[in-house]
Amino acid sequence: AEQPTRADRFSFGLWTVGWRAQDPFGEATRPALDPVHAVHKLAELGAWGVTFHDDDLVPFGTESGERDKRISLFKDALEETGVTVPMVTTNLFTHPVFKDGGFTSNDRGVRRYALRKVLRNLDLAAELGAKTFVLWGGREGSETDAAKDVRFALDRYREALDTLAQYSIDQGYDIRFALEPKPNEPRGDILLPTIGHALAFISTLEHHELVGVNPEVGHEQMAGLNFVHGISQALWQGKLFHIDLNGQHGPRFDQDLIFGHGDVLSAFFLVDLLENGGYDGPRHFDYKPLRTEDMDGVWSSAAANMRTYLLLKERAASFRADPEVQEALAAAKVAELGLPTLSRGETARDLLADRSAFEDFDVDAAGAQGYGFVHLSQLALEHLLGAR
Ligand code: 3MF
Ligand code: MG
Ligand code: MG
Ligand code: MG
Repeated sequence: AEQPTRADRFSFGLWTVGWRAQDPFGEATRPALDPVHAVHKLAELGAWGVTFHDDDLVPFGTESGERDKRISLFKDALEETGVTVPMVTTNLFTHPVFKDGGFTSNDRGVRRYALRKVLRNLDLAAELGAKTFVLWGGREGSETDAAKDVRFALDRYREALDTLAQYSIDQGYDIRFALEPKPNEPRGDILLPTIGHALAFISTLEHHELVGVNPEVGHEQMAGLNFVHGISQALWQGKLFHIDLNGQHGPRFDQDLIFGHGDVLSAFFLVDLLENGGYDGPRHFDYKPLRTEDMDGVWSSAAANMRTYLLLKERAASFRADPEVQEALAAAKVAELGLPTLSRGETARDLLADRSAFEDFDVDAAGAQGYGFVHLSQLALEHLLGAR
């Protein structure tokens, strides 16, 4: 059961296994990875999909003949292995031209260039059959509030999204867009820093139905937020188009650890939610193999992501199947929250007339009851630890 298959829909970014481990204080510790080799290795390990930023597949500035060649070699690898491209994303953060952002740079010429770059990449995404186009605005932000008019920036962000969505519709593409929130890094403050900010922004878009979110575990945890709650709300609003799974130890730099190697209890509840909450998209890993690892370590870390997910899935199923858990869930009234507070057709006036709801309601008894949440939580932990 811990052996991944295509049916598990695990996918990896080329930039994950391909990360050469350069950081602000140190040089790369690993050689460059050929995308074609990456596709073959991922297929061998049981992955179903591969994703990439435009510049992961074809380095920035490559002339178009060479670009075509690289894309065609990549397509051959996909065909040979049966690996799919469920998602494509864009790099509007590495080149110095984007140092003040892409869609929201103060410089209008940079904004027009950014849009052109993304439109070209969107054509490639459609050509490869991708269903989701992710936008992570790592440079859309600022370090000083003197330098960025955030209201103008949001106007320009919306203009970019409206333009991309309209183009996609006009071209007849079957693609949806997913915004990836992150609170900071590399900018001091990034626009649309959390799932909640992104959802609120999306509701203002012209083609809001085509735009959802691609939340990343570590990004919400960097903001000190509960990822499971964020994912729950995204699902509830029908906006969980894609997900970046990884691990993080609370608010600090973006660690991109292997899934489960950060807050494992949260990972357990996340898998339980994804498996039972109506999400049928890719299980996409956006992690970085530790800088200490050689290429063997890279591939074993890729396998570790999938194995951890499957182990957590198995643990979540055993939690759900345990009669004692069922009893504890009932005692905790977890399902009772699904009952509407008012009866069918009941109005506020009817409620006012219901003495049992207020005048005769025993607030002391209700206040004295125990919910048994600790017992339930301990049962979850014991299933996670394999003690039950
Ligand atoms: C940065 C990220 C990005 C995005 C990617 C789309 C470099 O913290 O998470 O990866 O995930 O642009 O998935
Ligand atoms: Mg991250
Ligand atoms: Mg990510
Ligand atoms: Mg990331």
